[in-house]
Amino acid sequence: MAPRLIILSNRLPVTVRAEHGEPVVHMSVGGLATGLRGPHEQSDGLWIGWPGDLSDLDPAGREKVCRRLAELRTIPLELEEREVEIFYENISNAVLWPTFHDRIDRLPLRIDGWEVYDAVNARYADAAAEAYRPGDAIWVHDYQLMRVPLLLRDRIPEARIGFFLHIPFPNPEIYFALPTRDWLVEGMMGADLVGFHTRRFQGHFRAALRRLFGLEMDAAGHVRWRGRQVRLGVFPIGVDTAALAARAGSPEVDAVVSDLMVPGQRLLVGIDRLDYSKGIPRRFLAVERLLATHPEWRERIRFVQVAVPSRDRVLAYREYRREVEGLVGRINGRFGTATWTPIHYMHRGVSTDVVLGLCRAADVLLCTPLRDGMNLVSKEFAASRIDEDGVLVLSEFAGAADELTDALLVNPYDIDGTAETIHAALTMDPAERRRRMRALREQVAAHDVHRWVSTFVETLAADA
Ligand code: ADQ
Repeated sequence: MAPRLIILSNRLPVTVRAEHGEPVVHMSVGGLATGLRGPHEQSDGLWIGWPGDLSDLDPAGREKVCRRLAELRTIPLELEEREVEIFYENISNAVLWPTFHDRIDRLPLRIDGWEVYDAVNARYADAAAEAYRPGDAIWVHDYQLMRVPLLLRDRIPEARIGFFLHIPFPNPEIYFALPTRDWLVEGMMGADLVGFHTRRFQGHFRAALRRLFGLEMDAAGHVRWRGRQVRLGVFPIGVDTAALAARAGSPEVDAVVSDLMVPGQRLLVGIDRLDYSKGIPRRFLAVERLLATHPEWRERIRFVQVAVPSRDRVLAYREYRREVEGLVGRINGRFGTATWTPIHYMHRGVSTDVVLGLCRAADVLLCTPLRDGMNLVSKEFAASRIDEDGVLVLSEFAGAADELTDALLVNPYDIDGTAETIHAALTMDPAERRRRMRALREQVAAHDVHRWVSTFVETLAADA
């Protein structure tokens, strides 16, 4: 029998919502939650994480939620207000996130709170150690839990522990700005297997290991670390390609597509979390540039950008939101007419059907992050294009660019170049569009999220 899998992630893949005055627990869809659902269920596994703020629930509601979470075999780890503020907002989102996305200019002048980050990581490790049974495999996810592998190793020396970093690992020249640079690497090296999306991020981590500890990786991907072997691997995450393609052909998504079609107009689409790593302002400037240098597109294109609110308790995110909204207003003011608005901006999350409908209706999808671990939207786009049409414009700084080589790759800092690439996408010969889209679809079908999960879990087990 496959070993039982214990998953640790900052958030549980659930949302708790009030419906008719009663709290109801929903499993999240998409990304990690979907990919891990199979192994979670088949291995009789457990998932440990923060369920979000449950403090508003009365005792009966809380009991109902906890019962439901237990049925889903999730273990809620409740965080106090102060822990959320320091561990999640200050350290994870305001220090680690910008540094790992090359934005050390965004670091606060004083960085405080590592001891709270460590203490919260220790609580995750405690919860996993308590649930652990001999033979279990433990899979720790992402930058909020970088100390957990080491803390778990202290508690269960013989455990099989995997760690996967969903965001980039930066070049050491940038990473070394962190005062805790060796402490964080030590945390990750508590694992038996440390996974990255791309060879480049793995290479940055190897360079950090070399410079901090004088250690080299061997040809098989192993590093000798304090009496153990740690394997460094490359595991590019995928999407649930077959399920997305099936849903993309549903009548519900057909309805979204027909609502979006405007005769005589081509559709550009952007779908992101409202995060400064996603490059939304420069994307708007590229569209502005396109309208300035190719006036033939005025009144003939429409750019729909949906940006789901994200981390809006962090000041930098509120400022970023204002910048994005200011740009939309300025560009629409410059080019809009009484009957035409170039940029349609929605600051909200939309349903999977709408994401798929936008992807299917798009002539061109613009995925232009300044830095991204992978970028799932670009893969969802390819999965949704059952008509084998549509052009992907993709940043060369997204992890996905290593695999999706049939996209039109752009440097998102080069606004003129991006504008010209959008023009090329809009004027591309249909046969060429189809050739590229077919190649993209083959790639995302062959490397879907199920393959990502099984490859990681099998590698973790194989090295035992
Ligand atoms: P994210 O930074 O969240 O993920 P991404 O990989 O693009 O970025 O995933 C975003 C997900 O949210 C997609 O499934 C997308 O459809 C959905 N989404 C985005 N905007 C939305 C909106 N407005 N409404 C509804 N849904 C929306 C992190 C890393 C990435 C890495 C993933 C997985 O930053 O680099 O690819 O983890 O490892």
